[in-house]
Amino acid sequence: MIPTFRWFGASDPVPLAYIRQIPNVRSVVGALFELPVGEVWARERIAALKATIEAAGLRLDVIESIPVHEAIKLGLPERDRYIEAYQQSIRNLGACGVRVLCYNFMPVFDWVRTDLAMPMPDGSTALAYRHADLERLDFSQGMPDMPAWANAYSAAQLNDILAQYRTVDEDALFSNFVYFLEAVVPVAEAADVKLAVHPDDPPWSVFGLPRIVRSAETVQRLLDAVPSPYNGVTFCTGSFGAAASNDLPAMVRQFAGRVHFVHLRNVKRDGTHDFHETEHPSAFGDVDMVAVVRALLETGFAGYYRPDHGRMIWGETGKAGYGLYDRALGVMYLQGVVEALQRGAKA
Ligand code: DNO
Repeated sequence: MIPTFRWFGASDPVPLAYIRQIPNVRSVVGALFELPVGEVWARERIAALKATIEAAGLRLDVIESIPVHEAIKLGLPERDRYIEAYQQSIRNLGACGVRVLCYNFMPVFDWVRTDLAMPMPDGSTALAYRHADLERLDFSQGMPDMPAWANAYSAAQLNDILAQYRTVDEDALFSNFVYFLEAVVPVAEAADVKLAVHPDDPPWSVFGLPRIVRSAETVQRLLDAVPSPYNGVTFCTGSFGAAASNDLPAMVRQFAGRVHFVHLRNVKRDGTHDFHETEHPSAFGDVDMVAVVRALLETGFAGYYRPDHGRMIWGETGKAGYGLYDRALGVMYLQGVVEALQRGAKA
């Protein structure tokens, strides 16, 4: 298993030089955040990102993410134009040596939290989600400024897009997803770029929108619909783990061979639809990290993983969930788990 670390580009308060000092972390997860959704990722721009990362003594193996245009998710007539752009971006990633593309198929919103700095008893802060607080959000002035959300829509745009989703139920979203996969998976095969869909976070419907990457059944349905090894999943323990009904080690075993990227973080469920994020080790949350890593190793997973969201500790300020310190602690803990399990297997 190869440890990686997410980097948000030149504006990231965490410099590449610091990532380079984390033991064994040599691979950075990057993206071209400045490009508008739907635009082709030009080869020169990917190559420039790769050159910046390599100049710091690191590699660019994984992209997270190329956002999928809403027209594709909604199944609008103009989707083919955006799918062609996506295909070209995949070819360009492959030509630059990128091997995994993490993306998501969540309508309108990417991951959502209601509290970006929940005070913890030890003085740190963590990300939290309260379903009732989310449902109370007022969009009349447009989207609140939440770093979790990729698109900043005006109030009018948001109302328009939410209205368009009123006729898109889970089955319609699934068909639109399969239409997209049938077009992009053959391109990914030719380019040798593994596609890894990120689960819905949280793994249930928000604002009445359909969400279809949230459980063993929903993911299996997508994997079966386009049964190529290039149609895979990002196994995110924090996203799947927010729902008590998801048995994480069993899901890892079920998806064996189709897991191409892993996000490892811990969550503590505070109710059926409420949770907060915690330190990475098993003791702090509901995710049995050792059991998940064991399942990954036993199913032959040898790909990329990264520590996911960390708390804010030691006075650090910065991008919520993506500070340096707690993620660095997390990746060291995870490496310890991997090393111990691998040695145990050999003993
Ligand atoms: C949150 C991230 C997600 C992820 C996208 C992938 O911290 O894991 O925003 O990058 O859903 O497209």
